Amino acid sequence: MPPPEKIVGIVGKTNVGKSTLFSALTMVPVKIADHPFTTIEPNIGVTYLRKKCVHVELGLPSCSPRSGYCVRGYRFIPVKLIDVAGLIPGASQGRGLGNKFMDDLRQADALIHVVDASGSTDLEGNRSKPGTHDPVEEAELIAREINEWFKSVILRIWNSKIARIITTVQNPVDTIFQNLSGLSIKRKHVVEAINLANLENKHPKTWNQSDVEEFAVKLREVSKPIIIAANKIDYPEAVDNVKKLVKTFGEENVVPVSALAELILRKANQAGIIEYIPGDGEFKLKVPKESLAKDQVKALELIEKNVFRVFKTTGIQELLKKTIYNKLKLITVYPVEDENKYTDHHGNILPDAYLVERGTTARELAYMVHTELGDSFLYAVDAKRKKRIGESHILEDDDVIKIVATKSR
Ligand SMILES: Nc1nc2c(ncn2[C@@H]2O[C@H](COP(=O)(O)OP(=O)(O)OP(=O)(O)O)[C@@H](O)[C@H]2O)c(=O)[nH]1
Ligand SMILES: [Mg+2]
Repeated sequence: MPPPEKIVGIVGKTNVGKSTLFSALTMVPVKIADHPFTTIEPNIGVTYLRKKCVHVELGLPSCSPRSGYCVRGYRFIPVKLIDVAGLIPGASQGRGLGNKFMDDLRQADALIHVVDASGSTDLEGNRSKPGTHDPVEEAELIAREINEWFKSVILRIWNSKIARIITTVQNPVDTIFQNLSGLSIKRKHVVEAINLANLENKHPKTWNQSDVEEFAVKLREVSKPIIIAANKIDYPEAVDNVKKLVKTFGEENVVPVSALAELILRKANQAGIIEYIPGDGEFKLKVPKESLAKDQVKALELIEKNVFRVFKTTGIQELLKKTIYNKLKLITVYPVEDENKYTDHHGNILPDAYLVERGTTARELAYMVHTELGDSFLYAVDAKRKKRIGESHILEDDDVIKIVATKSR
């Protein structure tokens, strides 16, 4: 039983390339069009985080993933993605499609906020010339709408449930946490949000509306961190805008991307026209150039010139990596049953790559593999170092771990 999958939501202004990004990441064909509000119902799919596979470090020729896949020493680990309808400023007051559809993102662990870095769409998502709109303004206005949505979700639950019971309970943090189930919120998020909102000395039963709102905003920050995907970097106008976005929001919060370039490359790879592994900064033509249509050649040349030469890659894997490693602070661990062969009992080599939180202990990992393994945990073996480790040993990235328990699976 692998750990609960990580869910990443894709949000942003309408017509900025959310569905293009989703499709590029999942290869699920979805509606993409150059006008506002193309997406209405959410698109759900699986993408893969690229990472050097530990089989390489262990000197093994290959591995046999149960989920995801491994190519040329790179392991691709599954992450769930949800693409929703677009926002416009004022959505929280019902403008555009409103913001109720965002409730589809309640379970998200992180949000990718797609911004049109080329400045080629106005605040309502209508097309204009690149460089005519300010992506910083867009990012700020839409971020406000995202916070308004989360505030309304928390207020709804607070007023309908929490406010009534909080007056009598022993431990208010537990009550708040339990009543926010389904929002992918951990108990520690509740504690952190209370501290960040400076409410640690004020009993929740005395919180007024603005206290609850402040708590909600901080809770969003800690439980659903946002990363900005500065999209459409294939337009030269995006170069300066990316710098402005980085200056305003910080390098750790902005990743320049071209969703369209990634989609074109992946499709061309699938069609056998080029060889391209997601995350590469180049592609190899597999057919004679003369056999391609003019448009295809032009598109590939543009990607080479405006994306690879200026930004090195399409940015899509960096976006995923920053979301998983920097925002969610996850590491990869490989549970195995045979610490010498690195296999499960069927002989599959490194069958699982779990994305777990930094700070996860050996025993916590045992619980993720199987409740019984956690309950009857004896010790674990660090298979790489051939070392016995105890239950509270904190795991490191790329650890290969065998759990020893009285009750095996
Ligand atoms: N040049 C360029 N165009 C892009 C890029 N990403 C998306 N587009 C174009 O932007 C338009 C809108 O793309 P969608 O993916 O439908 O945008 P969306 O944000 O999902 O839009 P809604 O669902 O309507 O809110 C399409 O014409 C895409 O081809 C990109 O990286 N570069
Ligand atoms: Mg869409």
